[in-house]
Amino acid sequence: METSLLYPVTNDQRTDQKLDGLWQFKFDETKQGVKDGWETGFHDGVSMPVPASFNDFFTDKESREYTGDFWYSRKFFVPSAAKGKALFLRFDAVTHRATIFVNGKEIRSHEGGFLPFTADISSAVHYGAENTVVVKGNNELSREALPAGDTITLRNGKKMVRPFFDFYNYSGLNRSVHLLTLPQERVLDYTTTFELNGQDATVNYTVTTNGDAPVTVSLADADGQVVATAQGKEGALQVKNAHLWQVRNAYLYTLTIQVGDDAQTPVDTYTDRIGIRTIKISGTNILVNDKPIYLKGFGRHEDSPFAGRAFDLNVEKKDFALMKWIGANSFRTSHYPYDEQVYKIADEEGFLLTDEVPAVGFKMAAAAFLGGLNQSFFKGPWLKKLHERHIDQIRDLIKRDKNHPSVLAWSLFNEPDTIDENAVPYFKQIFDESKDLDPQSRPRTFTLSEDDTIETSKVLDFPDFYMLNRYPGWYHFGGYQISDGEAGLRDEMDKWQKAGVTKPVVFTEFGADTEAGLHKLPSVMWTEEYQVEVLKMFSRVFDDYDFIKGEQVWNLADFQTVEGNMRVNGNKKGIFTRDRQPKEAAFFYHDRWNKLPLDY
Ligand code: GCB
Repeated sequence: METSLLYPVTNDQRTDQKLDGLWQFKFDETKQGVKDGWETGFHDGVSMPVPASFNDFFTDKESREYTGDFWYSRKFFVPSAAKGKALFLRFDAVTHRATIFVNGKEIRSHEGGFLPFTADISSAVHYGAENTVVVKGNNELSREALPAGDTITLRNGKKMVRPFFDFYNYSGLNRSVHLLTLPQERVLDYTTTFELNGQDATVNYTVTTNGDAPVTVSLADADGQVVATAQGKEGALQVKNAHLWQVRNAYLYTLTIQVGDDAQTPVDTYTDRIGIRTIKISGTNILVNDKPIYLKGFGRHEDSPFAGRAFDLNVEKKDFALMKWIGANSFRTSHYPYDEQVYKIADEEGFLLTDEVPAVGFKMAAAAFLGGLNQSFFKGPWLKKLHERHIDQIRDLIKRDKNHPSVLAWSLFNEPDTIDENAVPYFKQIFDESKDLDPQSRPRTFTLSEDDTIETSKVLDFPDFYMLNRYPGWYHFGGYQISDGEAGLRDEMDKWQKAGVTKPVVFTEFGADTEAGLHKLPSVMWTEEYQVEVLKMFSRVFDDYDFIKGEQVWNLADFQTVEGNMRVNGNKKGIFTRDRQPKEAAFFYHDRWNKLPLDY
């Protein structure tokens, strides 16, 4: 687990300089990099933008599909003024694993392609001089790592990934790299929890530092007026007439943590924006600030043309504009934690998000669907290592995201094989070990695939609410058979109802692949008309069952996947195209969602 995952800030005691831009880049198919001393830096690579996935910049297929080790190198300047400070590099995400070298010295390695890590480089740098940072990356998939898949070798000797999941294995320095100077004694982490008392609220906090200097915490409202202060590493801030963070009506306070005796010249200051709100599950209701809420929105991907899975603020701005226009209030970070800036925007815009770890592909049937094997996923030599990495990433995810008001729930798996007895001990371990990680005790859940029903799933006791991924009208009972698809879906919902479902049910995936611009009257599968028919069918069913507390359609936008006979250059279930233009279905949801009340 990382010691500190606080988002970088610049102030009197801290600096945050981004090392984005063009880096040097090389593939290392024959693993000669280490032998040839690439860790000291190189100039004979190709230039490669950061942040970006390297794949789509290449015009030859061997490079785009490259699987194995790859290296990035660049120079950066460390000013003399940084002497005496703690000095770190922060990588917001390297997909999927990385080893970091500074001036040829190995600093650390990291596993997991969607979460940040920091490298303490204080002992490796030259002050007042140029330094070299080198990243040795690797993008292979295995059953011992998240997300799960296999790496195979073709007869021509080239490696290739076989993901057990339905998104392209975009790789590289997908998010920003930061150079941080920090005070030696500093804030490492903080937590907040909330109690609402009538018009007022209590913000309970804890602060972790690496020293003994006293801590002062203050809270300022949106106008910058300090409304409460407290002393000590643990305490409570009393807020009179609190402005609550509400869904699609956000209000953010600024929390300032100061470390040091002297308020005028603190040894460290850390500021963040927080929202005061509570989240509870009560019966089949999801309560935000004790009021029931109906989720409307999407499963999404970090995916766009050119830079693949790179975080792009422009794409993100557009996605939020589309989600606001269409009347959405929520999304799931399917199938991995997103860039932290996404959560900041969601905080500001009042969106709720379900935060997912990359525990996807934990099912051999998924591998079979994609051309793999048919055996138990939860029984095999890979489980021990996989479990270690899984819980480690859950720890870092919660550590990173726990203070965001937008985070509604933690999704600990996507579509694992839960009809397999062998899944039960694994689930128990993951749920037991993650139980106390979130000070706000948010709900924990996972998505259930179509195989995993109230009759077949062995792990239905674990989640705090149910997330269902269902595809009648597409993978079965498609086209003219859609009426049978609807009947089957109703049969399934009747069974949940009859069983006396005691927790909320949210539909987190449903939809139909649709080629934008393809029309036919009457419809056929793949046309824009047919997508609307499928979505209308689901809406009719949702409207008839009270325990259904949300609809998050698959997907906000078309996205890249591996090539195959199930995919026409990617997954086309987007309500918008990959370049974010509306399909007919967008207007259907614009109409439906803007009319639905918040507590539908
Ligand atoms: C699913 C997966 C998602 C796929 C989707 C599909 O169940 O969770 O990753 O993209 O189905 O379109 O097949």
